[in-house]
Amino acid sequence: MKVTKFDVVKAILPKTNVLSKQNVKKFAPCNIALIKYWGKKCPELLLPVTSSLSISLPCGTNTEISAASEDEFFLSGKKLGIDDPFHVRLSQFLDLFRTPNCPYFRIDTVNDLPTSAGLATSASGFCALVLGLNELFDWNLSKKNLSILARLGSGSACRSVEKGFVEWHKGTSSDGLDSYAEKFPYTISDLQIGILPLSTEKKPIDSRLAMKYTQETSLLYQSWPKVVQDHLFNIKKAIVKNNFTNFGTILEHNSQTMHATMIASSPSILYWKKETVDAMHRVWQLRKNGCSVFFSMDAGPNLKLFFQKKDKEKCLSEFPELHVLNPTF
Ligand code: 2P0
Repeated sequence: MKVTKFDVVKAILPKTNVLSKQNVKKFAPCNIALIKYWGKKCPELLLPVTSSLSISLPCGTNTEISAASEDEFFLSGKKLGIDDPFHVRLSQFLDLFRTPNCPYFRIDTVNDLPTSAGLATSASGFCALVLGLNELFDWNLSKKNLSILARLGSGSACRSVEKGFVEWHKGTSSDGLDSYAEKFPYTISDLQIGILPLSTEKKPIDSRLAMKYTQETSLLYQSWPKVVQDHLFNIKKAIVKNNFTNFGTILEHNSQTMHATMIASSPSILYWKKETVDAMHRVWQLRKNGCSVFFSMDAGPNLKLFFQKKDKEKCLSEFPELHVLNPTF
């Protein structure tokens, strides 16, 4: 029989599940994938085809949760309508956790991201929600189990349970109880991340659908799992050796390969705008001029730049609009 999200939640939550507090507030960081998650082997449980590796940012989502007499969700103080797609998704996720003494929730979500950065907030949002529920009900779950529950909201949310580098192990079990993220406990010296906002136009397609179409229609997708396996192995080696150049080379190659794979879907999925392509050329030119900077890109038109402190001024003089963030390890 097919395992459902309810089965997974039942296996993880303590037998006695009662409300222990009236109100909690939790933070979870945004994370940027260095080795990307692109494709599911089980859409119901959000089990990925490959493992992935991310870095958490110093910014993210603050979520306040309380028991309520009806579901009420607020995003930056603004109440969401019940037809809002985010309301629907949140409500379905909360169905997994409702109890007789807490059938409804009030959720207040505030994202503390640099303005116009275009960073995805579903990962930090679902993770902060799970961290909050853990306290509201006093589940006292391990980080591993918190990561698994966050994954049921949005795959990449499982990587927001930790600071620094985080590896999501794809796992092999059909119930997904071994598909979770954990800290990869190494650092790259003086690492800086620059968020480069390039376009505020609406995305042509959301990432969940884009992933599905890539898997279904891109002939290049069959190469993707092997590419990820090699990139993951090699980037971890580069991180352990604190080798920034190898680190940057691999993350940029991984991002470009993911986009090449989705561009080869039918119809083609292209998140790049002309500003994106122009910025890629400018990064490559900076590199030619001796500035060690690399880029990565997700399901949107903006670039994330990776460089070290010594090159910060050069990057800022080429891209004055860059939001520079210091990852905390
Ligand atoms: C990642 N992305 O590894 C990749 C790279 C976007 C590009 O994970 O369907 O919101 O909820 O599991 O996690 C975005 O997809 O998708 C994503 P679901 P998710 O960060």
